Amino acid sequence: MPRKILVTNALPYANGDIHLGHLVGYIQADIWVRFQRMRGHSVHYVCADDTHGTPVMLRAEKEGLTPEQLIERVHGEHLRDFTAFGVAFDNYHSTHSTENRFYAEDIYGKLKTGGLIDTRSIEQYYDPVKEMFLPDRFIKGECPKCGAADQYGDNCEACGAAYAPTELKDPYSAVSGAKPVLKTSEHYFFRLSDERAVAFLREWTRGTNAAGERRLQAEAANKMKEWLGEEGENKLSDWDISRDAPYFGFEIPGAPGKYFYVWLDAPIGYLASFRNLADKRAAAGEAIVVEDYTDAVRAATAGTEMVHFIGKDILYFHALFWPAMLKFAGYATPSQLCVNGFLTVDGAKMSKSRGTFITAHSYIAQKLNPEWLRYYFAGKSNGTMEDVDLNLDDMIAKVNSDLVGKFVNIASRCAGFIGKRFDGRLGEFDATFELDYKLKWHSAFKTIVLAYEGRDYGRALREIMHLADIANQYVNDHKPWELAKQEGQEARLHAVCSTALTMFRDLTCYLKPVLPALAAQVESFLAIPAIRWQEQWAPLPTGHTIQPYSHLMTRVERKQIDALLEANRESLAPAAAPAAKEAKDAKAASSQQRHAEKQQHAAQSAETAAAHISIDDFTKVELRIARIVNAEHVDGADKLIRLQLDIGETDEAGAAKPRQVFAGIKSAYDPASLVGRLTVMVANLAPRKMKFGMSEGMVLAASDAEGQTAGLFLLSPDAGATPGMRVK
Ligand code: B3M
Ligand code: ZN
Repeated sequence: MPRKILVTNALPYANGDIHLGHLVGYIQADIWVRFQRMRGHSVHYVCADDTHGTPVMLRAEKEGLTPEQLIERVHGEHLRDFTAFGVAFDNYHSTHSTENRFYAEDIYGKLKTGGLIDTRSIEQYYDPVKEMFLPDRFIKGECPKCGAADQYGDNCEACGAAYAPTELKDPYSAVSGAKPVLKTSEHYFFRLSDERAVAFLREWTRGTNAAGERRLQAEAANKMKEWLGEEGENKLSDWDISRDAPYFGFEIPGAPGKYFYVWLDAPIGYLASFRNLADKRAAAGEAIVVEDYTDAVRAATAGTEMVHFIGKDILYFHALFWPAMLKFAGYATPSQLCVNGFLTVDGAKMSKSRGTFITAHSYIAQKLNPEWLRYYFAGKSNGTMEDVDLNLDDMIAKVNSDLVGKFVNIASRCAGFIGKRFDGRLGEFDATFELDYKLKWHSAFKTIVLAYEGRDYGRALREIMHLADIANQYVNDHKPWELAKQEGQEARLHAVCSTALTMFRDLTCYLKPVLPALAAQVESFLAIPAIRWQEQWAPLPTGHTIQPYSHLMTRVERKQIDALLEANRESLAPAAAPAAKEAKDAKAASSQQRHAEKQQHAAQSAETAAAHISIDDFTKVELRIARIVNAEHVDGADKLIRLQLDIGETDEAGAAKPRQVFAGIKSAYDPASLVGRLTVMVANLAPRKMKFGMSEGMVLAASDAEGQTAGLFLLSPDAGATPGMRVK
């Protein structure tokens, strides 16, 4: 039965550029959507700009624009960036829309009828010059704990203390500079502490969805337990959902001068974008029944799903407020939250001075291939909330060795013969493939599917690259370049190249969710219709004509990355990021939660500073799995063994090209016993000329402090590792 899934990505705030940190979650979602579609499921994939709130209002004013003008411009920029990275939403809408107003009012109205809305007077800082209430982030002053100057109203960047803005010493408004005064006003609250809400959230956290999966990843479920407390306990507080004018947002019905807080209508934007999509499709004659996804009863009957991809900083909103709002307004609640971690670059927080605060647009403007990044991010995604590190050298190595060296290589080694010798027509499928390769080839299928399903794309790609190794091995074993020179081997040559291209087609299928543009190029090169998941079992038909091969992907060069960093160094985007940060922080859930996150960040950076070497230093050492393909005594050397190590490298013609390494392990190993086994080598050690020849690396072995009195022990990987894999 095809699944019916509504997939959303977090809505980027309409105040600031999309950067690579954002892209982690968008690429993860896009891959999942493409995968589900290739499997025959029905997916609607929507997003929108999150447009309301004080930061947008003030920024527009600063730029001499109306908020509407500002959000329109940003909408265009955001959509441009997502599109460039292949993140293909069905609809990219806005929270400042009629659909969103409708849903916000509807949900609010139903919560009110349900007795879940309260009003209360609260006292808050007010800017008497600007005549507005100030969000915490727009109040600055001296930290009450450590005395640091110019700290924000919620926590201190110097000592990490969290506090209320009223505790700041000598507070001033970051908007006008005026001294703020305390003023009372009436606010509206969503009664999250109501026992119905608490009971519902407990059950929702534990439950599974229509697809039989857990709604939350383990780490998110643990967070929820922490927030909800023990059974019988009630740790939730009511949520302040109103803001006073002036505010850019929707006025609350029946409450003049009061507006919905931006975070109330932000997630509702998912529904608004979906409704807007349905209206557009209806105009084109296609029916999407929105209520089958949004109405609690109908969604249960229709078995639809709603899956949200979000970053871990906004889990609080999506796991507490959002499901509770939906539930008590009679709407369908989320089936699944897919939460991703933060992005670090070369092991550290993105930094403007280092140029690692990389905007999506600069990446495209520098003409880097977006699929390089998609591939790398996918390889680093494992379906958990762990942070993702973009190691730039590693990205270069991965793309060059996996995509160019392994994947594209298969086609480039075989397609020429088909073109030149067989007029572009494919031959018979190689019968010997059945015997030697078929089992290995097809056994990976299930693992790949499960890995994609669970968003463990790293696992999926490891399997796929293992298959690419097999395909290259097949080509190496049958050596088309030699068959081409031999009399009477025409049919063999034809079969081998055609079979390799079928393998290439299968690999393309598996990679397609990650690399849609490359896959499209392959489809036109192979002259086949869009590849779907099921079709991978049948060989490309005999007699089918393919197109001439043209280059599919170029290698990444370090100098391109350096130029990218240069383009992003400080001077380039002075205003955008601090503004974006303010926007984000101004909207964080509660000061407690913010505090916890700050502490976590502080602990992380302390750790990095205290370490003896940085991760960058470590990753400079390129450790790889090597297969010892040959080992022999060296005449005239009493400690050395000459090793030939296969780390997946090939020569121009595609033949395996092992490295020669002299290892001082003769005292512990008989060369014959080493042949065939796997070990670990340092692959980027400068080659060294020795008396007996070049040594192109080093193998790793353990020994005691004295040297070798307790023996020498060569390292081995666990079963499953293959030559060429990076050890980290
Ligand atoms: N706009 C993210 C942020 O600004 C926020 C996400 C909304 S998702 C409904 O931090
Ligand atoms: Zn402080």
